[in-house]
Amino acid sequence: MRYTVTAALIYANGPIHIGHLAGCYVPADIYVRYLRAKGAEVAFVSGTDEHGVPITIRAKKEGITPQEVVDKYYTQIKQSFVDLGISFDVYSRTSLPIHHETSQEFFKTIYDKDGFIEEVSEQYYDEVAQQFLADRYIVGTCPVCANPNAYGDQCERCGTALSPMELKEPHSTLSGSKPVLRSTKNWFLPLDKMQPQIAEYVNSHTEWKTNVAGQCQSWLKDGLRPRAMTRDLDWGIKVPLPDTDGKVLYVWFEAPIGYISATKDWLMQKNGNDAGWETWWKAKDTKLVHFIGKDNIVFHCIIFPATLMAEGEGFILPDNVPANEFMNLEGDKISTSRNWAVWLHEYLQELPGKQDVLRYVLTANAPETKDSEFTWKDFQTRNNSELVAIYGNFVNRAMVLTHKYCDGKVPARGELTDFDKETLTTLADFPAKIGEAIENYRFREGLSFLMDFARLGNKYLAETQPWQVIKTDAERVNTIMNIALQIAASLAIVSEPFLPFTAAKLCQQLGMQKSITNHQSLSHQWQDAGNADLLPTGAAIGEAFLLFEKMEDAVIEKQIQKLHDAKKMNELATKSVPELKPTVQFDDFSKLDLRIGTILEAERVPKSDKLLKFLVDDGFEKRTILSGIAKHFTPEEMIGRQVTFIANLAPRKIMGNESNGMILMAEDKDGSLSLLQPHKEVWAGAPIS
Ligand code: B3M
Ligand code: ZN
Repeated sequence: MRYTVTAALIYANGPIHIGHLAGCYVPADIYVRYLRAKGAEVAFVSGTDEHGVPITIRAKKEGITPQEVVDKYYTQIKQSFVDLGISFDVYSRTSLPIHHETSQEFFKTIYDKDGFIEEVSEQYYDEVAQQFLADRYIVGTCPVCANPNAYGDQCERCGTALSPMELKEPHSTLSGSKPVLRSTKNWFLPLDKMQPQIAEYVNSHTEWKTNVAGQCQSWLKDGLRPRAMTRDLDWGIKVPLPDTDGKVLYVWFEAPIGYISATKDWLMQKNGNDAGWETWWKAKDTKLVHFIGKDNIVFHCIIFPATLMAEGEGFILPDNVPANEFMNLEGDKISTSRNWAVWLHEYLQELPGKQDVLRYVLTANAPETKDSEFTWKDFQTRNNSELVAIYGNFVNRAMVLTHKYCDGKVPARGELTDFDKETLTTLADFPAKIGEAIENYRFREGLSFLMDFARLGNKYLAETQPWQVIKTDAERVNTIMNIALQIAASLAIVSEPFLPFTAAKLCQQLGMQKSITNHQSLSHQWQDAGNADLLPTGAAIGEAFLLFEKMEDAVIEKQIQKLHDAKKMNELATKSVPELKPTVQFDDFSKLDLRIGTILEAERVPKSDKLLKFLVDDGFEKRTILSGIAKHFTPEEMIGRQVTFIANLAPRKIMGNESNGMILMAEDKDGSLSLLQPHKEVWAGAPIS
């Protein structure tokens, strides 16, 4: 069997976070690594989506050009995927000429077949910014869930795909102004007319996940409507027709075609030309699988298949679209704009060598059927009580005991007990169980079987107790260690899709010839797992070293603190200065007597944690002023300072003390206070006017 496996072409407008990984990239990589280990022919393609409004919005925000945005994030994203061991065959980008050509050809083919409806329609236009407002250039209230910040293409809260016309109270994200309607020509894919074909295709896939099938059915039930495949924008792929200046292909028309261009790019890099790309896209025995997050379901299950049908040149259609739901973070929705995320590039830098821990935790909590949750505490627990205590512990015991009792070589098996036989049967059954889960996109289940497999090893050693038996029966210990090592060897093979770095280390420790991280040269195939003679008798094993390390509280607390800091920064960023008070007349202002005074003495007011009591030289005498600033300043740091105060405020009694005036402060965004001091020392009592 041949597989074309794709992972979403993420917008190159920001770094990758754990939500993207859990939703799409980690499961895709597990699936592909498994297929390769089974000996299947696979093309694993992905890349960045470099067009569309999200890119231009980001450019505006960062004050750089759209090209600079995509260059910056393409490089960063690509590298962080490599570092996490996501084993793409190609990581391409939609700005490549090959993609511009491929998607323009697609458009032309459909156009030449009269596959589009050409229509002049009214679209929202921003008169201030002088531009049409497609997709995310326009926001308004979602007609479905009343989210006030729904985009013109989609509501991120409820997932509904929208068009700008459906938004209530629309406004431009460019200028904030209320848009007007202007007519313009666009090309529409007649999804309404194509509905029977599309329904037949969708309905033929009864095996699709419930969350995926559910979204498709709800679209079909509502009735498909024609959808514009062009936009009036300047950033994107030019519409390949005469007199279409200022018009580009709709990003959701061309981005999925990017999977095809990426395949060509891969072949070109490998062979110098793209010959044979059709095998991956047109051969009937190729299975096309798209890994995506739930917000991309309709585009992959309805709009892209419709595009492929309209093109009509024998493309295969997606066989499965195992989309995941969303992963939340510490009780809140992950959000790039609110900086509420664990960023992959930062994780890799701050927790070096811990790629597999992240892969493990994201898979164990994968949002396969419903939204799930990542917390740093859970991350720590899963590392310490699962990876270290179960997996790492078993392997370490097997290694250390073999060095201790068997001279570091795989000992021969002697006569088997019933328990040995039972263990070997379970060993033989595990790989198929894990494989079946992966083939059915149940990666969480596959991973839990993998851990059960490691538990089998632990249980075997705990029950056979070689450290006791060695006192009386060295032969028996040989049998025990042989079986323990065979379990470890199979564990290495079936771990590879999930934990490739660990699998490579385990292979190295067990002396299993080639490393298996390099997916091009697998030394073992999935079929080898479960075999009780994987490690030949007499073969030397390598040095024992720990596969996982205990994660200390301090490491976790630092990460939690970082999130809280981000949240705080966010709140501050959205805070605005208070409204201005109503105008006062000059006469009213001049009634206030503002002066500079010098603080002579300062002390806390007993029983109050807020108040400081000052003795202030006002040029005439020493007056007492109370001020509620004890949380911001110590008495010591106030002594000798010059401050601004209101000199003619009527005396007030505060906690038994009379205060004669008021010291003025500026309140900063974060609530901290700042003294108003003259920029050079002045005489005490200096009037302010
Ligand atoms: N760029 C949406 C996203 O980044 C979109 C995916 C395209 S897949 C062909 O989430
Ligand atoms: Zn909504």
